[in-house]
Amino acid sequence: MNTDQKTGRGSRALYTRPSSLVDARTHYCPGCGHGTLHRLIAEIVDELGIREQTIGIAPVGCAVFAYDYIDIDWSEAAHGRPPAVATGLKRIHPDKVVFTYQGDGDLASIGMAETIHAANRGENFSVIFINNAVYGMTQGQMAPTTLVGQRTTTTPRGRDADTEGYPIRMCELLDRLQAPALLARATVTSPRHVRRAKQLIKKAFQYQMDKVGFSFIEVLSPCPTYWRMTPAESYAHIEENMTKAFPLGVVRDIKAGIRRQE
Ligand SMILES: Cc1ncc(C[n+]2csc(CCOP(=O)(O)OP(=O)(O)O)c2C)c(N)n1
Ligand code: SF4
Repeated sequence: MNTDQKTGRGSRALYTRPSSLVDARTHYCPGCGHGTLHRLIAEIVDELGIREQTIGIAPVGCAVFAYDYIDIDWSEAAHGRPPAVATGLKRIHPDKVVFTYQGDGDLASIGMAETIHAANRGENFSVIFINNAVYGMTQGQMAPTTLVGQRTTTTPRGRDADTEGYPIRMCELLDRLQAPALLARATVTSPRHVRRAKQLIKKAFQYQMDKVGFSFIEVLSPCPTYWRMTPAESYAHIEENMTKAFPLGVVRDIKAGIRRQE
């Protein structure tokens, strides 16, 4: 119950800060998706009552300081190596809830091998993959997920598939492997999409606690700064363009019997 300072009347607050979300000013740009994702993770940690048993692996990328914002245990990993660190931590602490939090440069470029091999081994941890189609921290270079035609600092005339290849669809790529339990893609561009992203991340944590196996939740996330857009334009860009290259939805959920590729 909150008390109004002027009237002295009590009111039940419907929307409050999750207790696992640190009351800190973040370094993220206005409109960035990382802040929304941090809040969702903190809400899920509170709802599942797992604050004392959760370990996040922070990436190298804009979210390098995630450990300052979510009040759980954290480890930092070298660029692209969170799945290797998560593998070790989860194997020696099987009762902890371990997740990696990685951008597209970290996960799908330098860390591609770690990602594929952890998924292929069916490691029982969760990956939260923030796909914003650029390298944010290092000022907007092309990422493996950059759209064809998208201008970045290293593709100033737009990504050309003939010379730079096509955007890599990580969920679909991992769907070629036998072991993963849950592969899904969401976004954070509307309340409906935020709720869906939360459901999927919560399911990933729940599957891990139930020892179902490797989960991978990709979230299409705005980077207004290096897309050179306003936050509103970047949200529209995801819905109008990015979701065409990266379709939203569940690619695999072995408990629910969903396998897109069979
Ligand atoms: C071994 C190594 N190589 C390169 C870098 C430089 N570097 C830092 S962050 C980054 C890319 C970050 O992009 P992404 O993972 O997509 O995350 P974002 O910042 O967009 O959230 C790169 C290339 C580094 N820190 N270490
Ligand atoms: S550069 Fe992009 S990803 Fe990084 S904090 Fe700013 S908006 Fe977010």
